[in-house]
Amino acid sequence: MNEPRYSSYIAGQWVEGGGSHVDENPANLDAPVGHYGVLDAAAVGQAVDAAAAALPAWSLAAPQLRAEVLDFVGSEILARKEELGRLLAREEGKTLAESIGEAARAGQIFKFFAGEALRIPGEKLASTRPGVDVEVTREPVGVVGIIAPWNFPLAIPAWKIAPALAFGNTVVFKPAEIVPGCAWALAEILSRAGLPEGVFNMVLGSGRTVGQALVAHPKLDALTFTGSVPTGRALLEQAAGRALKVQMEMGGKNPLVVLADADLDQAVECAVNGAFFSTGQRCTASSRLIVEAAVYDRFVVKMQARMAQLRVGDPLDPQVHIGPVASQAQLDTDLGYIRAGHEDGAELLAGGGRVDCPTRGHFLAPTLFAARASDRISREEIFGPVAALLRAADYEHALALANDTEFGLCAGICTTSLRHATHFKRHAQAGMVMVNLPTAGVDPHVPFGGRKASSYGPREQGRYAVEFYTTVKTAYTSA
Ligand code: UN1
Repeated sequence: MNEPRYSSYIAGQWVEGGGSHVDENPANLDAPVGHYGVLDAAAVGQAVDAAAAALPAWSLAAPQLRAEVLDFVGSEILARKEELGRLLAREEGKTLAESIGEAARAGQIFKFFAGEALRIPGEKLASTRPGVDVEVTREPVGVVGIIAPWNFPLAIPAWKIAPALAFGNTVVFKPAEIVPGCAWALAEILSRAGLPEGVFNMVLGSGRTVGQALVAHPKLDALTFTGSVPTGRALLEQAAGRALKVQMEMGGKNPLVVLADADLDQAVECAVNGAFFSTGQRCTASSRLIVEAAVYDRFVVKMQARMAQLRVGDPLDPQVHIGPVASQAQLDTDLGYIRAGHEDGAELLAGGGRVDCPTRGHFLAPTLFAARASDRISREEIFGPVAALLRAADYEHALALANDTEFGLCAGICTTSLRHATHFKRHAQAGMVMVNLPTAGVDPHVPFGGRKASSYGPREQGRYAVEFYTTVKTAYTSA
């Protein structure tokens, strides 16, 4: 076995961890990406202790130093985006173009927060009392636990690690178990960036052991999580029990409304991108396509024609549009929902099964069902390339269907009507709204997050990240 073996990083040291777990390549199960060792609860405790010990000095470190560290990390990621993208494509399965784009996004996020480290905001006000000044300043929240998902194994860790460090926090980062290679690559760059030991730690292993030990540790001050609704809810209850500051990004069941006045070719591109690119494995995916009756039949014909052109296969092949599903467990979930679609009486319009490829991998055809709003595929997050198409009588009906979900991450509309676009932006019950754009694919410098069951706590990204990663102090001074 010549593949790399990925290890954890604690207090400035690489820690092997136990066992030799396979880091799978979902496009070729016979050619693994590498192996990795997992930590036990005691080692995770050491990581949190190291982060706590490093906190006093780092929280007072010169903002210029923090800026330089983050700028170094951003520059190196950008310079190596092809290589890192290749690793990401092999490990997670999104296409090489998507993977390189994600690596670049991760680099840009570090650059953005390098700047933010020098712009930590504060206010000075007059007091209600004469001769007294009031200052409102921001201080680091403390030791931040980061639990990240597998679907953006570079960008999501970047948008949590970078602001945590920019604002003077120390970090224990727990990546998703199936993407240890990307986590290791990030940690390796951070290990050479000039951080004092213990400021950044990375712990490999399962949620049950490593995630639990992290969340239960008394020295943890804050937890930022992106992942599934059940895991997020369980963590939220645990965090509430010990008054941990939390930021939770969970599921989505994002609607894309297509009105009769839309540019239909543009709408089909938005739908295909939003529903199927990145193999549908985005919490921002357009998994409910809600189409006005007057253009429904034409939309179906165009979607079927466009979907027939989509090539599923090896993510490193430039001709391929859709890579494999990331894991056997996710593939089982996706196939289960395809069965549920049939059981609930939805009509299969495209796809519906596995795709044969020369290598042994988790290949699934992009799948479209004509469904009812009550069907399971219309209500539950699938997290795969499976979308439900719903027919709406008119705009008001489409808006009602769009909001008829427990989730509220992103909502999209394709229309040429200023009146409908404006109304939708105001009335969509979602944290993000897209007009004539796919629901997925967000900018890194503006807030990211949702409402209802999708999110809990302050927004991520952009200048709004300061809210979660700092705590406010109000100081009164009399001369
Ligand atoms: C995007 O759509 O560009 O897990 C980002 C996710 C989201 C990120 C989506 N947190 O899919």
